[in-house]
Amino acid sequence: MQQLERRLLIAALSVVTGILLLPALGRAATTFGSRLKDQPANSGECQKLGACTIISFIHPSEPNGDPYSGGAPVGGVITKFRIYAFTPAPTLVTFRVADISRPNPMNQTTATATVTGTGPTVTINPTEDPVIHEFGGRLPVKKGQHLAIDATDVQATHNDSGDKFSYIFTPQLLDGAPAATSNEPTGELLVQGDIEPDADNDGFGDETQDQCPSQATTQGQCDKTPPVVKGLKVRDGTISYRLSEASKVSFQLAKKLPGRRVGRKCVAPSAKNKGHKRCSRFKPIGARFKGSGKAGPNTVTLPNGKKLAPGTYRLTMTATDVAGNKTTETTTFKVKKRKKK
Ligand SMILES: [Ca+2]
Ligand SMILES: [Ca+2]
Ligand SMILES: [Ca+2]
Repeated sequence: MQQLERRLLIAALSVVTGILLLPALGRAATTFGSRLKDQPANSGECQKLGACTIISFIHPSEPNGDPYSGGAPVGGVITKFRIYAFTPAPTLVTFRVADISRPNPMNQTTATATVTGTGPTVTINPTEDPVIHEFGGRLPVKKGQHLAIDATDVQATHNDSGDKFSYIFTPQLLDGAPAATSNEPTGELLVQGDIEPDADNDGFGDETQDQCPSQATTQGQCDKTPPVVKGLKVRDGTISYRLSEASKVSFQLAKKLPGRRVGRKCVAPSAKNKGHKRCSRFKPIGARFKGSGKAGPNTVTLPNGKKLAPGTYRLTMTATDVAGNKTTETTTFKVKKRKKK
């Protein structure tokens, strides 16, 4: 009995912990396209016409089934595709997105379209009755774009008293090809997609595909580590340094000059501040110069580095990794007077 009570307590605690650990999802995926409510009832238009592209333009929408032609309500990345389909034999279907419109809104028979992207190609296997198949994918979509498929003999449209909701393009359209015209309307294309936001525009959905939605350079953990610069030095007009990771680098040279302390600043000597305390200051010379550094050892020629007047110099280096993390490092070096020959 005691053991049972303990088990119950542990079970209760894990439920509570489970609730507490639920991630606070600010935004959820947006489902768009067909509601997948009506069964596929067309006998596979592409079968009659050969390989074709079917682009959805209108589908009934919630809650009353009103026709909707607005396409994707938001932009992002489609990470899941669903198709309500029937096929007598295994057949290939490719999910796509397209821009589509009716050049003459009064003429429902004609539409023009451009396919903008191609997602996964999947196999639809035969089933006794039509079923909803779900597939993962990764296809960027812009607000207002529509779902499409390439197919041959799949049944995935629903015709309700001659609806002109989708358009058949033969032959299949190529990504980005000039707008094509179709005079082959058909019923509702039974395809649906889930759009995840893509805040950093890296083409990976920010909820399930991208662990760092703030950095386009990674889909793994965010890079919060600044580059490490080691061994920065200048010798005979050449800068050398080691980098922990590839970075953009920039350099600024400055020369040590005598000055006079005025308040907190060390300024150029003048008649006015003659009596002030002596100090040293660094004055930038030459322009800041930029380049890129690879992980590991690097060398760069210091512009005019071999013609520097004798004195003490300071080189300031800034390294910025692809994620924008910055490190600043300085080195001081001396140029001796050249011996007269
Ligand atoms: Ca992303
Ligand atoms: Ca990312
Ligand atoms: Ca880094």
